[in-house]
Amino acid sequence: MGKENKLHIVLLGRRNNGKSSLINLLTGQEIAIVSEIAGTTTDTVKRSYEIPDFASVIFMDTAGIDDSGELGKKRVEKTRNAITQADIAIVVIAHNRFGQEEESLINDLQKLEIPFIVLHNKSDEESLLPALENKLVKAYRCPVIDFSTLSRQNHRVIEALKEVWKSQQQGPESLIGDLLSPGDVVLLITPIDSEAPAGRLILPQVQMIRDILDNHCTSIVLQPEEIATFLQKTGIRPRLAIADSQVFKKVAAIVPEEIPLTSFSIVLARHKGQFEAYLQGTGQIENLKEGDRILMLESCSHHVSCEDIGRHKIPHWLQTYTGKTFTFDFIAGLDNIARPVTDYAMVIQCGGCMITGKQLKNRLQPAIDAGIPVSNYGMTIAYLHGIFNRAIEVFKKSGN
Ligand SMILES: Nc1nc2c(ncn2[C@@H]2O[C@H](COP(=O)(O)OP(=O)(O)OP(=O)(O)O)[C@@H](O)[C@H]2O)c(=O)[nH]1
Ligand SMILES: [Mg+2]
Repeated sequence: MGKENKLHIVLLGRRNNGKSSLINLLTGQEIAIVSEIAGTTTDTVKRSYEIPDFASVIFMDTAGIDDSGELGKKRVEKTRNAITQADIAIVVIAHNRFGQEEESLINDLQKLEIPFIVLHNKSDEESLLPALENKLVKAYRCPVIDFSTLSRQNHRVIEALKEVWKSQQQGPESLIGDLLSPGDVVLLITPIDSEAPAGRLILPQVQMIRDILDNHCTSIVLQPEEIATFLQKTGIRPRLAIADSQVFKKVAAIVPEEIPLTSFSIVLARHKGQFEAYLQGTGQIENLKEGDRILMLESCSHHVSCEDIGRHKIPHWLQTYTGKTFTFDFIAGLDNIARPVTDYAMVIQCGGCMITGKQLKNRLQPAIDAGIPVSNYGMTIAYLHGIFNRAIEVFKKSGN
């Protein structure tokens, strides 16, 4: 949720569609200036309101997305900025006008994973055409309502807001909860070397610690060099050990066979929903041919250690392992993939720690649909180092 623990609801749409009128109606206060002149609202305006039986919200009224001229452009920028603060959006359209502006707006919302409803306003003047309604429902699977602020039927908007918010609220499932029982001990093995960021742990490590706490288990975080002494001195038999991919091979030799061992990236790969595809795709490394083109998808362009793994280590290891030479393309962040995906013999995705599961899924789906083998960094590394089977064993047992 956004700042101040209040639900931020942004209203978006072309000028004069009735955004400000709608906020006045929903809050029951005629505060926002409403007029028939396009471009009345020139800046993002926030208004606090308590929606009974729902939430404390902040409505964000914005300038129309179709504002023109130099000043207009600045306003549109502000509106786009407001989007980044929003938890929910209401896209206000009117007179059955739904064009490129709305499409690109919704594209932004989807990229940011902000749930939205489309409200066709001024139905008293022109009601929503079934063709457009069908098109919107089909394309976006969002609530679409035909509305008029003159009708004062607030509850229809509130219901739609509740609906999208509820569907968004199925919080993240536990990373490894299904593998643990309360009281279990989990070893988290993370090297502190020149590639570790100064003074902190990286996100997957922190997420894992939190997940272990949530499951009423104990995490012990140590470096590879300390594992042997730790196990020997304490006699503790961890339920599971999770190692950084980079030290997996080294760690696999130290952690006794009877302790299940996997890697952070494999846990995250499973959590982010393309695990089955990775399980099937990774072994296809065996079928790569000389000169094949391989796509490396990096989701966090700024993470130096991932960059080193994806840009240098994996390509090097892959070519050494197969004895073949490949062409590698690297795509950072959520940038577009320039070539048709069918040009690739394999797609290898990074851990995806900086993007959501949904984004990751969307990103890989075209390759999966085209029958191209997909894998991820951790699973590829495990495979190339001959420890793949061990790293996925614990998940097989759990039925995943
Ligand atoms: N007929 C009709 N008029 C409406 C309705 N809702 C708003 N209006 C009128 O449409 C005009 C524009 O309304 P605003 O609320 O200022 O629209 P806005 O989207 O905030 O416009 P900008 O601030 O210029 O972007 C005003 O004259 C409103 O009275 C409606 O449901 N039906
Ligand atoms: Mg306005």
